[in-house]
Amino acid sequence: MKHLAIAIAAASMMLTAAPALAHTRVRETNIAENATIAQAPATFTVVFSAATGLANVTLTDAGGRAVALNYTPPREMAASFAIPLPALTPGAYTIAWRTIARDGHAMPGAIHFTISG
Ligand SMILES: [Cu+2]
Repeated sequence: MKHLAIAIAAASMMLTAAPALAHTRVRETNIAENATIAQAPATFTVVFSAATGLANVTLTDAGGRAVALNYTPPREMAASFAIPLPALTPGAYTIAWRTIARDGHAMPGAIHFTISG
C-alpha cells in the first residue's frame, strides 16, 4: 500500500517520458557519514548524480525522536537539495531521505552524524 502511494506520487512528478536510465546515487553531502562535528551547519546539502525527485526528509535524534525541519521538498526534480537545519544540541542524529527515481522507484538514503558541542 505504501509502495502504491509512492508510485502514484512518483508518477505525478514525472514530467517527461525519460529513458529508463534509472537511479541516481549520492555524489556529495556537506556532512560526511558518521562525522562528528562541533555544530551543525546552517544547511544540510545533498547532491545527487542526476536530477531526482525528493519525496521527504526527516531528522531524528539518538532516541529516534523526530526533530522538526522547516523544509518542504520541491515539486520539481533537482540534482541538489539544501535543507535548513535547526540548532542542534550535542548528540547523535540521522538525517534520512527518500528520493523518487525517474522510473518511479523510491530510494532511501541517510547520513548519521554526531554533534560534539
Ligand atoms: Cu528503478
